Amino acid sequence: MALAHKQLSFDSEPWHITEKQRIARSGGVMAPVLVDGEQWIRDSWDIASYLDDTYPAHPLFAGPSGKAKSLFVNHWADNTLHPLIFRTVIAEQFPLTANCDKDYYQERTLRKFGQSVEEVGADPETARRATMLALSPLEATLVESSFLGGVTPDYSDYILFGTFQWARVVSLTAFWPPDSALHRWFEDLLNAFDEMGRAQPPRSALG
Ligand SMILES: N[C@@H](CCC(=O)N[C@@H](CS)C(=O)NCC(=O)O)C(=O)O
Repeated sequence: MALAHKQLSFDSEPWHITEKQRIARSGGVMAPVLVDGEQWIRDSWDIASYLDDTYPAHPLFAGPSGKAKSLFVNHWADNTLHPLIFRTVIAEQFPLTANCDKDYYQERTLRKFGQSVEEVGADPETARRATMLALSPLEATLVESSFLGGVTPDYSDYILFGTFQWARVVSLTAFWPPDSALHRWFEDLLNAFDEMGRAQPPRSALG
């Protein structure tokens, strides 16, 4: 979404979480990684910062104050929303995980949560309610503002869009009602950039 916002053309490559060697030049072990000529940049936040520094047209951040607020959204997504959404969707997601990644995924979950995938995903409904509660300030904001960026989206919208796009692709869970501002906002972002976000189909009831 950040690359599309900046009107930069790109190819994206799917990656298995166990393919660490393939991204070794980034200096890290996680996706996403941006490869721009000779530069390898890892971590979404650093990628967004690199893009705005290197290609100033169509800014992702509205100046230093806008960037600081986006950083808050980034930490809120990573520290609050991701663990709640993980607990909500992991029971549906894990069976979709490639066989070559399954053991590693279990290990990683144990390292992160101190529990197995099955234990972390044992009470999705409680986790879903906790997620909805955590989302209440976002809903209240989107009632009054089209996007967190104001009348058009900025990087803070894309951080959260990515979070819910993950949930949309792996899970049937509804995190908001159809008449909510969150629903309107998410649909607007799915429609953005010639419906780029819809290229990934939602999880279907058939699996
Ligand atoms: N804060 C990082 C998080 C990156 C992250 O958690 N990536 C996951 C996939 S979404 C990953 O590569 N996991 C592999 C692993 O944990 O070994 C970012 O936004 O880039």
